[in-house]
Amino acid sequence: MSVNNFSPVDGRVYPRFSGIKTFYRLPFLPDEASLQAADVALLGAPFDGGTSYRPGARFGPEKIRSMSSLGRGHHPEHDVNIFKGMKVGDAGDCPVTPQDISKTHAQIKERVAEVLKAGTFPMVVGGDHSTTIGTLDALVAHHGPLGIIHFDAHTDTYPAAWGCDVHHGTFMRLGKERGWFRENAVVQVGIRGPFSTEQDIHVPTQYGYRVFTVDDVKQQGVGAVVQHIQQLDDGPFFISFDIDCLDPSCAPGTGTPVPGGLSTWEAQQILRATSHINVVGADLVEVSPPYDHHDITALTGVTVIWEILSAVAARLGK
Ligand SMILES: [Mn+2]
Repeated sequence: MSVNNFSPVDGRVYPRFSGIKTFYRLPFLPDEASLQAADVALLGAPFDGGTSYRPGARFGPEKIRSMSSLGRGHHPEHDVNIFKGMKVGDAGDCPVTPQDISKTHAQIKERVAEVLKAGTFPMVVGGDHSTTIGTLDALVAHHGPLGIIHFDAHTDTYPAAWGCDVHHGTFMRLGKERGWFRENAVVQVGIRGPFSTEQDIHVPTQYGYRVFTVDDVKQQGVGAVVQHIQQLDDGPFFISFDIDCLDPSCAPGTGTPVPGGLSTWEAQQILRATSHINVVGADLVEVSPPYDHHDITALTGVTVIWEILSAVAARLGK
């Protein structure tokens, strides 16, 4: 089957509370031919076996699909419409194994690799932040070492926990150990305390990562981060957006909330700067609907995805 019409279902014909829930009411991409026809594939990674505190991110893709009924395409600042300039579809969920983290990462890697092989941009919706390991593994195999813009309250450079080397706070350490990132092309935004040890805040800097703490953003303004992103190199970049970079007042439904975070607006301003870099894939993780209030976190996730894809469209002149 090939999909010819990549438009969302028309909300003025079928009201937004009606219909089958795909991301942004877009067509489902059921096979390789439809993946090849698309420019962007949204796909879920419904796994939370890497969480250390609150579970529930396995329900992220399902709830974000539901809330994305409210999503619309036009971005007034970039002056693009992601659903008109690009062919975007819903490729369904990656297969996952609830009891097996490494098997799940291999499954996510395989599915993302299929999207990349089709020449399509993967936008993965988690899931906890360990799912990024599978996604990045596929992207690095395809593109070589990546730059990364990593939004998070946490550095995710943490050591093993309970004897497990891999959990949802480790992908930025594993990426360093595995040579996944380009020098001078790693940016972390939204980092803040409290930390378990005095060393935690220093690890990313020792790795060569550029860290913008929440204090940096609030005191220097979003412009400092925007300017830094605009001056990054021309190589391929990944965006990993952990919703807990935001203050819990903006995103309460997440695995490990940390008060004192970015506002949604600040994150949006910074995301807009990514239209200046060559983003080849992205994910949004750690939305945990069971801990959400009135779906505010899921709706914020819908907005974050739209910002990321709008910046991609703006860069491509779509
Ligand atoms: Mn994280």
